[in-house]
Amino acid sequence: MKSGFVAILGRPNAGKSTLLNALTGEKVAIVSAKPQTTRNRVAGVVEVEAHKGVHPAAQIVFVDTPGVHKPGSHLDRRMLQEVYEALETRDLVLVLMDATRKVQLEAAAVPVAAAPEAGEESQTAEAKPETPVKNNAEAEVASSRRERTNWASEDEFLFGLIRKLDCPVFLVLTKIDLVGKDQLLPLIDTLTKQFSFAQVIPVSARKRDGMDLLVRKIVETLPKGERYYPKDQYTDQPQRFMVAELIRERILVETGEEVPYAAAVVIERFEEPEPQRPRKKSAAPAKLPLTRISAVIYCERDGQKAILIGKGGSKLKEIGTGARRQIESLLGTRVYLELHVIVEPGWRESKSFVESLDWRNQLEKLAGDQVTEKPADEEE
Ligand SMILES: Nc1nc2c(ncn2[C@@H]2O[C@H](COP(=O)(O)OP(=O)(O)OP(=O)(O)O)[C@@H](O)[C@H]2O)c(=O)[nH]1
Ligand SMILES: [Mg+2]
Repeated sequence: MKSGFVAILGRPNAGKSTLLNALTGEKVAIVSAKPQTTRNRVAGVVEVEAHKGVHPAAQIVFVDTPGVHKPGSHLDRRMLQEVYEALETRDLVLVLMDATRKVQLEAAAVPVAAAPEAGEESQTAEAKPETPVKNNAEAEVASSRRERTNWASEDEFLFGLIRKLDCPVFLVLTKIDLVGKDQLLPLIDTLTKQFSFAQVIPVSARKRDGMDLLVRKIVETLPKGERYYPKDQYTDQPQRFMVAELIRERILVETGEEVPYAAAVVIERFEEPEPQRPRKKSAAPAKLPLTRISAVIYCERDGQKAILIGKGGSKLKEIGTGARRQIESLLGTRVYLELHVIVEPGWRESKSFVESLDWRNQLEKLAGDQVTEKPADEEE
């Protein structure tokens, strides 16, 4: 058997999360047409059957990461930190390039931040040269927009990251359903001159084209090893946090301007249904059980709150209805979903708030709360 961690790296909007979902066949990560959708790294686990004479059985743990972009806020720095953390544990890296976009690798217009030296990953996101942090939320949004258009430096930055790696790196060109060969070949030529990729694989994650070849090449490259996750587990995220992401996905779809970037979702209550009692055969079919969920949508300003709520609550209702459908299909139950909007000024600049959004930290806190909630006589 083979197994290993495969980090998926790329710039925002490259199609990383779409690829993860196509490979796992599940909705592991949310997807949107807006850049910087993914904020935390998430794993999607794929079981591959043995192919006689080709490769043995394997478990591939794909790790989707936030898009690499020049950080402007604390949230951005945290997102970059997530990339470094994904790179700490990896056997192979996929660099995902959107085949429709022009890469600019020469003469970056702004200074390129240095990639981390081995062993200093944990401090690099903080220490990197970057635009000064601004307290004014509007100025910050404007500056991050400017930075997003400065693609040249981000391409350089990405290549800087992979040049430091000591594992095989595949170049995966995606969205090839949107380009012709005449566009693809010069792009491959440019990129392979920059770095010696172990494989170059064009795919279309949307059409699930090229998935088999990609998986086969990955399995060939992975080391021998046992499973990291149980056979039937397809992600490392608990359902509670996938639910929060599904709500955030609706916000990304339903709102524009800076609202999606200033929105964060935290699940406050997640009450799973009571186990159902066995029913007589003659009884009418039971309704699906009900999960009760209450979530807070944080934003940074009153104006954003007004947009999220909409006239007479219409926008929040749309977000809620859309999210509820997706959550019901994830959980396989009916769902009662309550949403509240709270203004938390400048949260993207607050280290403690940004840290508290990370689902790994929330999980630790929930486990801690359960211990302290235990009645005293149960403690021994
Ligand atoms: N036509 C086409 N569109 C794609 C393909 N893969 C992704 N997309 C679209 O590209 C956009 C971005 O996709 P995501 O998967 O969210 O990209 P990402 O790299 O995860 O983005 P961030 O999380 O923001 O870093 C979405 O609108 C996808 O539907 C593809 O193979 N073909
Ligand atoms: Mg993503």
